[in-house]
Amino acid sequence: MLQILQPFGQKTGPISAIIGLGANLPSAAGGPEVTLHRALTLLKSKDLHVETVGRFYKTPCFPENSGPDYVNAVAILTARLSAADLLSRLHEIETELGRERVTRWGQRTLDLDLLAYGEVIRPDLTTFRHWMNLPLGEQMKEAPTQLILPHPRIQDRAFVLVPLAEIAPEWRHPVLGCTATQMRDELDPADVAQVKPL
Ligand code: PH2
Ligand code: MG
Ligand code: MG
Repeated sequence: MLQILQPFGQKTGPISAIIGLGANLPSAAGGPEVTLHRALTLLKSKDLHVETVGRFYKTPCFPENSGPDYVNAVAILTARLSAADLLSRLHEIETELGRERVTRWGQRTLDLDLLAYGEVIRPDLTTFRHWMNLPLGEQMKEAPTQLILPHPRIQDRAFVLVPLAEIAPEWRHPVLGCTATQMRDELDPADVAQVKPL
């Protein structure tokens, strides 16, 4: 059984985490598809197992017409790392593959997002809800400076939910209580149709 709670920050058993991978510019490793494969290889370590990798998808850049199409994928990990350490690991790999963290929603050689870490809600439910409910116009201007879990945009994005529903259809959002499949089916079918396997 995977342990979900980490009372008092003590060392606990492994946690199941979900990450989203995306790229829409070539990196030092190669094109987006090659970069994503390289990132998955770099992730593997003693304390981080890559359990499941979904298919890679070609997805239109969000917001519309803001850049080249992305390659997106989702992976399920088993982590013997805290959420903060896992996030640092993701940032290290982004840096290694050439990502400069400058513009929000800009084009990128690699984006690794921590979508969920067990059923953890961080930093607290009220703050999570603030970010989840932030109107799109505000999302463009305001970005959280702390780690928010689960990722506050999971329920909005076809490029996350289509790959996620494929590998973890029954995964339940810890706040919304809906499964990945249910969330995908709530999206505009036109957006879902544009997320196509590579
Ligand atoms: N990531 C973004 C901004 N826009 N669009 C697509 N299709 N896929 C992404 O992963 C993506 C995006 C910022 O993280
Ligand atoms: Mg992202
Ligand atoms: Mg990111």
